[in-house]
Amino acid sequence: MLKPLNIGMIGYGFMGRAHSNAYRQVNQFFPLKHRAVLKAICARDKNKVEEFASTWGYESTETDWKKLVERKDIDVIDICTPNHLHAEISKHAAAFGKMILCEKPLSMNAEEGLEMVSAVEKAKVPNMVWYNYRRVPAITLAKQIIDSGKLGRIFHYRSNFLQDWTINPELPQGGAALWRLDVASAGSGVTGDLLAHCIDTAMWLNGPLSTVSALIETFVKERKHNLTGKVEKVGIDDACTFMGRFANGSLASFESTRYARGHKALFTLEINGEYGSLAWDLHDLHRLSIFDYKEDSLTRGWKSVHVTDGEHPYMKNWWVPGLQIGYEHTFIHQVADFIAALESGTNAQPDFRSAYQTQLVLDAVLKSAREKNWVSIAY
Ligand code: SOE
Repeated sequence: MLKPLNIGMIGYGFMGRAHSNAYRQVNQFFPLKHRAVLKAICARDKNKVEEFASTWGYESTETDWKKLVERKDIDVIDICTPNHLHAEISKHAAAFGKMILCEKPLSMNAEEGLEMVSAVEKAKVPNMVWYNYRRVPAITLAKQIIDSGKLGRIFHYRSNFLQDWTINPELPQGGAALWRLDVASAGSGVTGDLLAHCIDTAMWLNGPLSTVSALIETFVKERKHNLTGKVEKVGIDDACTFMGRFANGSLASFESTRYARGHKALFTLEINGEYGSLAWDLHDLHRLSIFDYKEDSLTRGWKSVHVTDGEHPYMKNWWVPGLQIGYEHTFIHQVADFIAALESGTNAQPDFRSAYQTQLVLDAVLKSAREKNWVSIAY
């Protein structure tokens, strides 16, 4: 008999759906001692939250997040709200001894992030941030290859996250669907929303970034605000490009934008080492491109590995070799790893402390762009 792990989720947008799906599927595919139970879903609109509960099979609903956090029958608080609520909810949940899973980015800024780290560490509650792309099997495989030393000394790491959904100047900012465009809810634009993923993955694969120099732009300066009905200044960055150095001496090159016409979610990364290179992109997420300089010089070249074999990370839990999985599975892997870590008495990564390091880089990137200077990062 599996022990119940009662989930109380706050927020039911895109991420609320992705996480709910993960909780529903994890025990079908991963052998664990705990069962994720959809105990309660919380959001302000009573009708909508009830509809969501019935679609996804939540046992109960709440419209006040504090009430949810304080309920005795909830083990895990899953925060799927806009970014400005992460800190307050996390600190309250930690005070009530709840485990906490928080959507990315951890916080609005590093200062707030540090308070969240202190709260969960003081309360000694398991905690994790949903940087889901670490759990794409091809990216986990890249981590294994890099850690084995096969690439030798690393020279370059480059990563992009390109979208095009905010080019229309008539698109408003703020409110349930468009809070990512409102600086008061999001904290920043593409830097916190998209580069956060690139940076989390980069530092997991290639170690800490030590210094950055950035450029940001807001192409559309004013948009109607959905909450006030007025045309207001846009406070987020629409695009951000930065270069930098990693602590291991390699050079960093990153770009993200919501103005790359034709690109919907083109997250790419490439790492170049002395003996080889690896490349990956989200539109072909089950493939890892590998170049191995040590292969026979007559036949060596880039190869594309279809990361679907039983030996590949996570894949033995899915279908038969050759059949691929997708985006939603990264969240299932993350829940599986969280529960497995709980059962072995460790914290699944990235925990709040690790996500705080990404927050430090995000702050440094924005500071550098504002001050037109190089900024060093002290962890
Ligand atoms: C933005 O469009 C977004 O949904 C991000 O918020 C997610 O974190 C990213 O994975 C996909 O794009």
